[in-house]
Amino acid sequence: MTAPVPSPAPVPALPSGVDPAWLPPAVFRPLGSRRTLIAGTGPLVDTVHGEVAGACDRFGGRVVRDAQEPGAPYDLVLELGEDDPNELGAEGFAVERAGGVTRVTAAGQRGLLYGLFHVVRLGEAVFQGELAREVHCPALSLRMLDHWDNVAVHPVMGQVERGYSGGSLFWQDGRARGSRAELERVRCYGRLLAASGINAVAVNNVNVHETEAHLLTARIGEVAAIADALRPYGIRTHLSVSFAAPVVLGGLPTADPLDEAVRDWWAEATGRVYAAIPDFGGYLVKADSEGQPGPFTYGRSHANGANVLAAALAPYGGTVHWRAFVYDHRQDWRDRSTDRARAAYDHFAPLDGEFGPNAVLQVKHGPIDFQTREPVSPVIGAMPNTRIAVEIQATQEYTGQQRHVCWLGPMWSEALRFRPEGADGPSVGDLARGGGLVAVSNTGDDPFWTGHPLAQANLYAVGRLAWRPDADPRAVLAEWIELTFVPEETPDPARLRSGLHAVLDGSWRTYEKYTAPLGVGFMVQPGHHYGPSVDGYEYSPWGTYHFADRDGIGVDRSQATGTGFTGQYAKPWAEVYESPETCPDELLLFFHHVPYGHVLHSGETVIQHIYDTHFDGVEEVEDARRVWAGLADLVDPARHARATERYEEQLRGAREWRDHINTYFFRKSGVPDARRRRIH
Ligand code: GCV
Repeated sequence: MTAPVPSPAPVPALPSGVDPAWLPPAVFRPLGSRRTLIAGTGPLVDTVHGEVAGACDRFGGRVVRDAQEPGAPYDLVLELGEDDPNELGAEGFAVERAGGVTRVTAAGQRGLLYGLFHVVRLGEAVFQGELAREVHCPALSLRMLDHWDNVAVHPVMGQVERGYSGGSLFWQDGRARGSRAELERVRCYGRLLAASGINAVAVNNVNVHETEAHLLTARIGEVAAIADALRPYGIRTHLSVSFAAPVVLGGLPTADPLDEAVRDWWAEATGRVYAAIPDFGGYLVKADSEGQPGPFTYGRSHANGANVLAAALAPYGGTVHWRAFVYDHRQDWRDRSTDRARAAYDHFAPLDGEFGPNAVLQVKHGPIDFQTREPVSPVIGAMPNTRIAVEIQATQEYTGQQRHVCWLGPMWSEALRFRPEGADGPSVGDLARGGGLVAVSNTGDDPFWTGHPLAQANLYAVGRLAWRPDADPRAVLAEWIELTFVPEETPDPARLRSGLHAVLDGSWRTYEKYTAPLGVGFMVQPGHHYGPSVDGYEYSPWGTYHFADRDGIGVDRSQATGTGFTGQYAKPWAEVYESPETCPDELLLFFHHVPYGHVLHSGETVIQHIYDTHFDGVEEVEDARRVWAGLADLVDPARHARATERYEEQLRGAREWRDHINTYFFRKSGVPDARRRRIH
């Protein structure tokens, strides 16, 4: 008897009015108009089958599963079962083309899925000429999005903490979204993420409030429903949990990680999680950070804390992601010796080698908090015996909140290519191999997914840079443009491409120009962090100061005269950052307090640089707005209208930033603008 031929898993239907992002139907035309053979079994092979079948229905091609018609001619073969599984691993694939047949082979089902999306990305090109065998494997095995989504609407932070894309895709008003349409949207989300290379999602906020805490136990079924929706696209579900769960949920008198009852509680609770979600990814923990409970309460280290959860997850292959974002958020602003930038290294570097094998230390890419410009966190290079995940922020908390265009690929790429031990040492991307790349998600239930349609590029880049941290961000952007805007379907593809590059390529630097100068950071409105307030955090307990006075500005973090933070770096960076003479201009005020007349490497004084960049930044936004307006005939009208509206706000905001910053520093320094422009 022959085994029944497996059926394709249907492609989730995009709800009406929701933007297809980088998977518009047209990108499936080359695939969908050909003959494809799919070989292999398993649920993700069914997903691949469904994708090809859906494309063929639309574009007239044919798909056959497991050679029902031996000898039939195929243009594309997608097959599971590579001879050498070690070469490709669970997620890699090989692609080649000979004799008119393109062949994608994979050893694991996820590999086949990624191979399929590779074919989609390449379009016609993958069906032309000959192609010698190429192997594609992800550099990082964990490519993750963290959702800071609350289950219940938080009185201050709302449904999504630092969310600028509407409500949560997973939760609404205290419950999991569970209608057919809502879960279909989650499936569509998983599909988009898989097509960019993401393979893990944490579904709730790292600030675990009371309602959210129960997801771990009584409400695990709600998490399981989300996991079911994401699984067909190879995405594992992770959960943020409270370190105090044994007390809050288990009724124990303590959450001390060395207490046996606490260990047992975590082991039991975790067993129940895996009973509900057999492929559960693991826990994400923010401990002893901004008011969240943690091991310090019991005089224990963060390694003690992480290891108790790691031990509970180990039998099931799960991982604990333990965040290194630990600092004193109640510091005295009068005390200039306390330096928030130092905190993560001071707490964690001494613990190197003490974390369990399935514990990952998740480190923000900069030492403070996702500012527009920060150096790379010294923790990343200082813990060779610890699995490190690098955390970036796609949600634009400090970079314009998805009202301003700010393409972050170049910023992330700079961080990932940075070499903490200098040119001969490993890059940050290399160091993240043990733990992965994790981005705070910028998505929500907004019809464009990301509020600003152009912010989709950031979401796309997370997956692509996690797959290849050394990828050229401009190439990633070009890829996103080709998929999302399908230029060959427009009357003027060259104008469309160059216009999109013009508004996006330099947008991070433009944003940097009109906001806080030279790496000093913050200067934002307290609380919501949108718009300028130069002294907004200056006399607060948050450790984010600029120390501007009539003579100068910046934070002295040198070893010679400052907080000693530069000493947390290895050479050459410890020396490069130590002196204003060698410190890169863009980080000068992060590392040094200098007079306004200090001359930068650019040849400009600090004060004149502030004036110039703020005027230039606004002009660049005016130019970008003009270029975008000129693309109206080439871009989908709804997308164009949404971004047009946001450009108005960006320009208003950029002018406001310019005038606040320039006026503030003119009044402080008394130095007039050398170019005699109007400063208020
Ligand atoms: C989820 C910053 C943000 C907080 C966020 C925190 C974190 O402080 O403003 O909203 O909390 O980072 O990364 O934990």
